[in-house]
Amino acid sequence: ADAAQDALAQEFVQFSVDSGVLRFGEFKTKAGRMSPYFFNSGLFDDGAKLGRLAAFYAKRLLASGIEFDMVFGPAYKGIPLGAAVAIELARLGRNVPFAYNRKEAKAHGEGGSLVGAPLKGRVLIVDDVMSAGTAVRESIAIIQAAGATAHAVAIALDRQEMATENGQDVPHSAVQYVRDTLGLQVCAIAKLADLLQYLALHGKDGLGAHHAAVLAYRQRYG
Ligand code: OMP
Repeated sequence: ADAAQDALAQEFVQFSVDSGVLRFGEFKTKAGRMSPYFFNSGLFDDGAKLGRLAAFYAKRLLASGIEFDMVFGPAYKGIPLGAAVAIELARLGRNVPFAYNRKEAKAHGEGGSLVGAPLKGRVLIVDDVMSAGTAVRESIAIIQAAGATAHAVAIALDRQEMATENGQDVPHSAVQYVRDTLGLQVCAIAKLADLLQYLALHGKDGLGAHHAAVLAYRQRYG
């Protein structure tokens, strides 16, 4: 499947490079891995870019056939993403409830860390990146604690990396773990394989120089 070119994914990688969201160099990931690339969704930083990003998510989601009853955007970065996707889905005729959480511990009251529609039914988590799968597990815990079902996760980029458990690398991918063990459906606009393909296709533009480093990273952590 990796060999066939995914046009939407290629278009998305180009958009991410053009927006400065996808950068090459040396970065440390949350799981403590030294990565030759980083995807900073916070740099989709104007209305047009957020709108275009939301259109990519919605297109992938609707094509995936994944069913869901509402959208949840996890704090912080998932909040604008979830909101933008909910707006785009409504624009496409698929209006669903939207909720997000606060990160700060609530000082008083009950359910104070959740904002928006009540969490119920099959919840779609909208987040930016999956690496080792820690962020998505936190979202699942929040949804389950509210008595709803974490049903699916939509991400912009699947880094196709090994999951971690208690800080240790484990021999299955984070997405595999989320799908097979946690039972959620996963939908990504693009994945590391698409990024590698993009770098191979853009060798002449200077970006091809990063191909070897990204490939080595995939061999180490993929
Ligand atoms: P996991 O929780 O390990 O799946 O990593 C996902 C989170 O890492 C994202 O929600 C981001 O906070 C952050 N991240 C990025 O935003 N972009 C990347 O390219 C890599 C990471 C990361 O630290 O792994």
